[in-house]
Amino acid sequence: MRAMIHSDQLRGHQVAVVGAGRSGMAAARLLRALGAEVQVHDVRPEGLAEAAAQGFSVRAGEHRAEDFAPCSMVVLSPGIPRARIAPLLAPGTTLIGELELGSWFVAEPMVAVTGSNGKTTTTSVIGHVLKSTGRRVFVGGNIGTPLCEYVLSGDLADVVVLEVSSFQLQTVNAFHPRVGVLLNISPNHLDYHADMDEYRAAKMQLFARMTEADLAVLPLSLKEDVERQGQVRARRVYVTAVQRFSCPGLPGAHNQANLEAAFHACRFFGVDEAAFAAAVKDFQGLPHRQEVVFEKDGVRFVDDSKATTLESLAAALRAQDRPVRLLAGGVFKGGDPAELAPLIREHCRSIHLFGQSREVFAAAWEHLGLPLSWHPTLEEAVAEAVRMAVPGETVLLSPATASFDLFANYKERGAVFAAAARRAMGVAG
Ligand code: UMA
Ligand code: ADP
Repeated sequence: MRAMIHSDQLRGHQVAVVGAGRSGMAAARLLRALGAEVQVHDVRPEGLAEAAAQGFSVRAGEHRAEDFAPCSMVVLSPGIPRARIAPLLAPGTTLIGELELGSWFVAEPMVAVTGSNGKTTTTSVIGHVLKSTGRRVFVGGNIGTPLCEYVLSGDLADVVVLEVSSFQLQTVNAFHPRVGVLLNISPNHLDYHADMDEYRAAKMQLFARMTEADLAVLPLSLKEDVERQGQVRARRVYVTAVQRFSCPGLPGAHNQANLEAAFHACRFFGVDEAAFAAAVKDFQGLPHRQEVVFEKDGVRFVDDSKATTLESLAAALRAQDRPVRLLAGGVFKGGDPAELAPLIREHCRSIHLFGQSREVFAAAWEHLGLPLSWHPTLEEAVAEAVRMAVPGETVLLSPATASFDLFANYKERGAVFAAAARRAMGVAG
């Protein structure tokens, strides 16, 4: 256990953890280690089985003010909007998220990466380079392992590298990374945030407590705004896509921008350009991000299931060197698909929509003069794309949506795509 954690720190305090997912359970365990009386709340009774098995007191059903009345602190899971819970709390109740709680016990330097697109890729590159140049590194946050789990593990890294989401940044008040990376901001999660202003404000929380001794890495496109507003006190470096590092596993201009951002984060810890270039050259791209699944009879199949925004679909189209049969559709998170019309016209031969949001995409793209079909399932959309594809083309799954209409998550969506493509092409799985 870390020296900073004592079992009497929160003794006598009642604390509610809202949401019994991965992040809520990690927070609950840390709070218990700090001596708090912890109650875990979840709207879904079945979501509480693990919490009950771990000996926590649990509360199922809709969140109600009276359940929070005895609490001095409430720890909110990232998937639950702050605005849903804040009005239920008595004045003076502390409302934080799991990231904030964990950060109170981390003295080692933190790098935090946020943005609408490219967080996981950039976080992974930073972790990979720092590790392969000899540092002990913890990589976690929104990417998978919650910060509270790291704190509880007792491990001590030289650098803590975190992917952080706009959800998590809505519930911080002391979180202070030494390096903050904001990759880009485009419409995303507008099904969760009230509007773009709230989304942008959450992202800018990353820099709120950073000082001149810290480093902020930002996109060049935001330079004018950031400098005019004067909100970021940290030393600032602005990045854009340049051809500086070779990394075949990360193709496309968007990845050049990700690599630039990763380089500046690593340089803060003493990694020079040559060392970064050597470490990054063999980095393998991540699954479900423009991943070539297979090619048969001249038709290539690319799984970009993690493309959950319009901007990530645009990045995928720009990166294609062959005509595309596009598969898109699912739970739309905001933005204007009509803005992609020129890119669709330039790269696509046909569009095959599936699942939800047919009305959003069809309305924006049906006038482009391309064959456009809609299918209830991804499997049927794949079959139609395969029927139309000719040698030299790419069938691209880059849905520009969240996957929850038809799938548990983007990984399942990618796996269903690959299986359907193999079936349609007679390739053994
Ligand atoms: N719940 C309630 N009340 C509500 C709504 C939900 O009790 O009003 C309950 C649900 O029934 C469920 C629990 O809350 O049992 C789910 O909590 P959660 O959605 O916050 O999910 P966790 O399992 O704790 O996972 C979270 C992140 N999830 C979200 O941000 C939605 C994970 O990111 C992250 O990996 C994990 O913490 C560890 O840090 C996922 C994600 O999709 C991968 N992130 C978004 C993205 O990348 O775009 C931001
Ligand atoms: P995130 O964690 O922010 O969702 P990922 O690295 O998982 O980001 O990539 C998600 C999707 O966004 C993939 O389709 C990927 O090809 C695309 N992408 C990655 N980096 C960028 C970027 N800088 N700009 C636009 N799209 C990007």
